[in-house]
Amino acid sequence: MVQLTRVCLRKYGKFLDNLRLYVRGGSGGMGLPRLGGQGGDGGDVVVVATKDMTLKRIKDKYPEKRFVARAGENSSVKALKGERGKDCSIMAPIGITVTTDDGKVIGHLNAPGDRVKVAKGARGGSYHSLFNPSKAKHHHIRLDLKLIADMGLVGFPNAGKSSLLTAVSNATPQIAGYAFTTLKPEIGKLMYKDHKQISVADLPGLIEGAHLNKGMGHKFLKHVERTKQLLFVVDVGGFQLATKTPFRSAFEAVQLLTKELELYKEELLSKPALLVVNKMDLPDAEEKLAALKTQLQNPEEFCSLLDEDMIPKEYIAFKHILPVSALTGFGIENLKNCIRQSLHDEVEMKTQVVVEEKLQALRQHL
Ligand SMILES: Nc1nc2c(ncn2[C@@H]2O[C@H](COP(=O)(O)OP(=O)(O)O)[C@@H](O)[C@H]2O)c(=O)[nH]1
Ligand SMILES: [Mg+2]
Repeated sequence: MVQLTRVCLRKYGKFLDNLRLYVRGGSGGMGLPRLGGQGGDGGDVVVVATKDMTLKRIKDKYPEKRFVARAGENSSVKALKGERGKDCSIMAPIGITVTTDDGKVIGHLNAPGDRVKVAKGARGGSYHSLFNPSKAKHHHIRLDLKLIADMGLVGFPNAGKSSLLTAVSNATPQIAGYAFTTLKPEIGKLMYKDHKQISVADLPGLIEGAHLNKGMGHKFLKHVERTKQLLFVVDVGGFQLATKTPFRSAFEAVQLLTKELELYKEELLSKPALLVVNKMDLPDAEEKLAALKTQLQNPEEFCSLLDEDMIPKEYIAFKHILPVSALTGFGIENLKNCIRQSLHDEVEMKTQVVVEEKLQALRQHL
């Protein structure tokens, strides 16, 4: 039976690729003038690269986005040297650039366990400071996900991703009639008449079971994370990966791709997504496209043919469904325009969110 949750369409555009945080080092402890005692230093705030972390998880767990380290202990008769305050660790994803609010790079998180100190604890009071602790530093920092391209091509082998990249950009990827031709992300630049440039990444081939690390599995999915938006590519006629595997229609391909992304990291599906229906030069393409569109409007009905574990929890609401032929060039200009518009919309939306957040912060302080 199809569950209710499956019917709703995922709202796109909520994927977080940067996050602004307030950080403050711990205050210093008081010194003890009478006995020359020294207050403990405040703790530091550090960002630590952690596996399976996402910016969204930080935001969900700490909606206030405030990170303050603990204060150092005051000096006392029992403990003349006050204890140091505990550090505050922010668990962050791998592949992050940590910057100041105005974009100056503080450090990088490239591997699990990498640490970047973002706020230093204040010194405890001592003889030199007349036993008064110094003030803790506070500021805003940004965590920016390192991106490899604006758009990422998501599709099963032979859908025509490499051909499409050639058709829209200056890239010259390998094109062949067999699977796994793309082994590392190939980045193409889309050039527009007014010199605007947009980058598109053709990613290592995704196959069913990628979330289980089959084929290029996780490598592929990791790259998907590092693009702003997704460009799903399907062959209008469907596909068959090998003679032993079942034939899949274009509609099924869309759902399988969605499921693979969902099983790896559900948040990937909150990226804006466009659907490219390729090979429109083939016979019966128009009828098949019409069928695909109908199916995408009622996905729950048509998914009943798929195995239960291949049905995504939520269906993607594509911003555009774009019929093209990488071979003849049909629809390519329109595709380029839609890509540009979609990225532009996202910037607008994000600006709007920032403005609203700032307004909300102001209201709270009134
Ligand atoms: N008829 C037709 N064939 C295409 C089209 N785009 C790609 N192909 C063919 O499909 C096969 C796979 O293309 P490729 O770009 O390597 O797919 P990828 O595996 O997704 O990168 C190649 O034989 C291409 O020539 C198209 O628009 N129409
Ligand atoms: Mg390819």
